[in-house]
Amino acid sequence: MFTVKRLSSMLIAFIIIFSLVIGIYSSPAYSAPKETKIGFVLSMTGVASVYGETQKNGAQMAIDEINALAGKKGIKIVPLFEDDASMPQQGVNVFKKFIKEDKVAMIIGPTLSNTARVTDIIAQKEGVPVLAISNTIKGLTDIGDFIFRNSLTEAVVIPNTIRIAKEKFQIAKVALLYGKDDAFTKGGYDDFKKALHDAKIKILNEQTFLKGDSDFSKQLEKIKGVNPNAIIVSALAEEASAIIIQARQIGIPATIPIIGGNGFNSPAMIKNAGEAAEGLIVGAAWNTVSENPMNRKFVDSFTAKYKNPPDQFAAQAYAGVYIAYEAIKKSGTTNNRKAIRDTLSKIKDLDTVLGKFSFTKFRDANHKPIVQQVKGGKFFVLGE
Ligand code: 1QQ
Repeated sequence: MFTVKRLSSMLIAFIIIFSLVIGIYSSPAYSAPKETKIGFVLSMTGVASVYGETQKNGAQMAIDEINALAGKKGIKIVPLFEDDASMPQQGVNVFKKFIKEDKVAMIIGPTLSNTARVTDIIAQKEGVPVLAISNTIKGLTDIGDFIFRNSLTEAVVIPNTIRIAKEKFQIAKVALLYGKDDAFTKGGYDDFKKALHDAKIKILNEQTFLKGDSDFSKQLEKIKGVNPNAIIVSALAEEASAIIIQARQIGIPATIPIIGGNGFNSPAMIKNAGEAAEGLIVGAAWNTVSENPMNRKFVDSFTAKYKNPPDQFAAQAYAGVYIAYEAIKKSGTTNNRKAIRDTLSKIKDLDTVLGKFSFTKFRDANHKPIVQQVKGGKFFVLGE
């Protein structure tokens, strides 16, 4: 009798202690933070590496800030970074790996529209949310309801650029030069053409080039011959800097401004073009001098961390991570892709370095573009 009694009280004591221990360790104060995997597909090599590098820095900074504040109750981001080499096929390989093997909650990227228009079809089919941070071609989000972007489209930015350039420089007739074998450079050309038509600006001449070209003198001589008020260029950074250098070299004077699209939004491009970049006009989605306090803090911390100020691509990557994190937090899960898609679609007026951020009902970025001009080797706001 005595032993049975003793045994049962020992058992009760054991149960009490056991449940206390379990209770303590499963209470929020003692639990480890949850983790969520995000796959980043960025162009670290190839023609778009000038953008990929700064995107990675912007994203990493946001991840470090979020993870430092996650504490024990929060959600930590586990980032997986892969290089798509600026090539659609490599983008496809990385998307498949992220979706099937790594089982990421969502994907941020890829850098180029030329890659995104192929990769995003895969993500849509597999039901994996994608947040584009630098794709600007028209219609990308038409691929489906899992495709989002925080990068303003060229169709929104370019008409504003043309309107302001026309006002400030009395532009009535232009010549166009664009890359015809890249989805972004060709798409930008289409958007410029439409905006010029709508603004009643005459197109005197159109010239093209191919990826990897380095001599643009033939096309530029033809453009010089028709005597335009401005030259419109749709190109990625590497070709962009060569084009503006060669335009001035063959004697197109600095009084004839060059107007570029999103590919020109890179301080690396300005640096490579040197003196020839002076006066360049570029439409953008973000500017470094914005007084938004979140933006001031971002510019200061980024500059301190990477010894170089951020550009638009870093800002969009940084904002992209915060937008993704907000959606994951609100979804109540760390890996339910459908739930994350649903909360992503509901993001409204989120404070970001791009300003208060919301998506349009077509999942595109919904904010105002600006127009910049290069003076003394730096971008300044020309108009809004
Ligand atoms: C696109 C772009 C490029 C300039 C991104 C780096 O806007 O490919 O859509």
